[in-house]
Amino acid sequence: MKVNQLSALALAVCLGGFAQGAMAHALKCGDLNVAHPYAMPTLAGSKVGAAYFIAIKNNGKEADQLVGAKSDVASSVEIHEMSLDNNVMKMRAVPEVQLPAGYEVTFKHGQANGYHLMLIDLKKPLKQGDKFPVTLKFNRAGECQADVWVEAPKPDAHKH
Ligand SMILES: [Cu+2]
Repeated sequence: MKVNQLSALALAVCLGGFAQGAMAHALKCGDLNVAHPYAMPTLAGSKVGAAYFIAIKNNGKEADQLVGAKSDVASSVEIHEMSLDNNVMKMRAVPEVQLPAGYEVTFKHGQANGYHLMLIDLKKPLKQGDKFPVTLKFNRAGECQADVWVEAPKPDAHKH
């Protein structure tokens, strides 16, 4: 995959806001609470997609780490970190995300420093209204399956 494709996608996912609250779902995985896994709809022919959560909260007494993810909809799933570098949004793959005890880590799109799951080599486009499973792998909590909802961000929640 070319870097400029990834940048274009990063920009695209950054342009929308997300309306919270209306329809929320969450996953409990051991001491972790994964709030509202969702993915942006993709255009026909797009080979990559991105999945987000409102947040992952660690309600336990010990730190945990998100160390991987996989899904049937894509050949591989990478953990990506977004960062703003000279006003250019960039993303890079990271091996894990720290989930300190008692903290909530956000995976929302449109954040200058946020995480998301990159769905690499999509087998079919993600359509609004679809749901698909993603298996999340944590060091302590183990593996849990998240139900990811495909939904477009609402323009009225635009924050840029
Ligand atoms: Cu990415």
